[in-house]
Amino acid sequence: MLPSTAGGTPAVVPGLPFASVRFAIAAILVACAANAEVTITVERSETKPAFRFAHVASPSKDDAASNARVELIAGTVDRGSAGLAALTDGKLPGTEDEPEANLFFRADSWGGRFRIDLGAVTDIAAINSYSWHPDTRAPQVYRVYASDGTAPNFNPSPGVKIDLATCGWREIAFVDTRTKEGDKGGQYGVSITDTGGSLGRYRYLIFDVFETESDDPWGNTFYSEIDVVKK
Ligand SMILES: [Ca+2]
Repeated sequence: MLPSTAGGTPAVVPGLPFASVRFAIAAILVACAANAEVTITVERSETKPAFRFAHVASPSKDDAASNARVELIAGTVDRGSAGLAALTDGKLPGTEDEPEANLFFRADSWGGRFRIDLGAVTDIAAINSYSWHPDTRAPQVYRVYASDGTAPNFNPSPGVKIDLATCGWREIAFVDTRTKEGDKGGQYGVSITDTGGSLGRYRYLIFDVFETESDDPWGNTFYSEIDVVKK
């Protein structure tokens, strides 16, 4: 499912022309999901202090994902990265190129899949993701799925060849913050919300994270933090 346009704002769709998104300007994407209208707000900043945005909340140390279990399902975490723990530790990189403060997947690989277990079914108001790098490892490309884990055929660790819709998962959003023109680097903040105020009641999230480019081996995004905001 590709994001559609809304309110005259162009959506970022891979392979299609897109008016360049200047940093500090929010791009609003709207993806149509069943029974809901999901809004994806994207901002890029190169200014200090880090991770301050006009429309996307700054990363939180105390959100519904702060004590979540994060587990790898597919792909290989790069040994030079901080690993999955960096996603929910509430800590942020202090510079634009700090591998040990970010999660990123192995060089020259497609990306990876991980699951966040919130520990209990939670009414989710927002899913926010943050990244920082000087170049093409700054933009974010991922699909996020959610489940309450109650479906009889629920599969908590589906491989990448399995259709998640067939084993208890629902796609929430497809995020792609890449732009055709302009600088790629900087701090990116993404906020996924719903016009109704709630994305739904879920316990588990799966992120399918993809490399932003394959022109060289260094296309896997430096993810600094993921927040899940309880309604
Ligand atoms: Ca972190």
